[in-house]
Amino acid sequence: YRYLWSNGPKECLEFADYTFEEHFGRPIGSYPPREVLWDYIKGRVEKAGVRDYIRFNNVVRQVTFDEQTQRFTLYAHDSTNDTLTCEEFVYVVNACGHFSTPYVPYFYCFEQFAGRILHAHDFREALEFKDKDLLIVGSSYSAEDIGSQCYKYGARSITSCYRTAPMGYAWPDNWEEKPLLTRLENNRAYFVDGSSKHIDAVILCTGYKHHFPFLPDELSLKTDNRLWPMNLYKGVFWEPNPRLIYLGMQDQWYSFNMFDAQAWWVRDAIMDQIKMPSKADMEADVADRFAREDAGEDDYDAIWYQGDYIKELTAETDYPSFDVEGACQAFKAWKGHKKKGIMTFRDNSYKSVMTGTMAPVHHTP
Ligand code: NA7
Repeated sequence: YRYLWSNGPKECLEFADYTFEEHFGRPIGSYPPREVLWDYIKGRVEKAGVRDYIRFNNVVRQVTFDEQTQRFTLYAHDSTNDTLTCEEFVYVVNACGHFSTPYVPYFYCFEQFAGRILHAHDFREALEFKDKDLLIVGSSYSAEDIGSQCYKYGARSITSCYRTAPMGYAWPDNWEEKPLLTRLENNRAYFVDGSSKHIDAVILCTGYKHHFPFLPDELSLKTDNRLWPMNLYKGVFWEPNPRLIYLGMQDQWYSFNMFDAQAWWVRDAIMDQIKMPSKADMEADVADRFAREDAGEDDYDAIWYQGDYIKELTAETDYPSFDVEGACQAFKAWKGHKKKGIMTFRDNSYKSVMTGTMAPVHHTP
């Protein structure tokens, strides 16, 4: 959305082989706006010279696997030429992301609400909610960031409601956290504690679905948004058929550098540089990690759990090793800064674990 700034420090997602300093030629602040992050990713792609290998404007319609030939057939629609192509592949890597197809729960009497209801995915512009009483459903990153944007751009009041637990930050006076919504009626929202409030608009910050309409059931990952999805060996290989690979399907503390580490590992396994274990060993490994994630008690356990995963992937490949422990510490500091001031945490800066450079403080608080 417009005015979107990174909600985590860039030092936690920096590519190990292409630093922010290399791209911009100087140190930059820790929380870049979306255009700056986009420029950085684009620069990395250009440096690697891989753009020419990407076929843009092609929508994958279907992927099937033939047991006899052990090959995939991939059907894609070329939107530029309006043609359908059909090709065979030995491996397929699904790296299409999982924060794009909205999960939209229904609440009683939605259809009787007089105002606008939208999902976070369709949020574009905070000014639309200036002087409005806004209800946010959900208590995760989208709720936090979209609510904060609307507050900063002049919403009259923000009410956020949670299913499991409140966000618990020290919100401004015109922001109230409530337990879950039960129903809407005209312009009133009712909550499970029996209270109600006037509401002009509802934003459902209720997360996303892993959604792969181009895959048949037997190839389709079905999972909640979690750190260790079932059926993915090393977090990437589709156990029932390891020629299908999923990149970045985990819930994410780490992002760009984790995707990199996964890609390096997958490349080496495909090229037989890494030996894959038996099916039984893969299953046992996945089940063990799934249980270990569940045994974690808090966000700090989750940060180190994912950090350890990255350490493991980089140790087994030639992805440039980096100070993952330092990045975990930066996440911890970030959480502390958010607790201290949810509206001001972006005023902080962090040290790059790649270059050792401390980010400058942003010129405008
Ligand atoms: P997340 O992080 O998947 O969070 C979804 C939120 O929506 C979470 O608080 C859920 O509550 C809540 N939710 C889901 N279903 C419901 C229903 N039916 N009723 C009420 N609340 C519900 O999605 P985000 O968009 O915030 O963040 C996406 C990613 O962006 C995030 O993972 C980061 O990697 C960055 P719960 O706590 O599960 O009860």
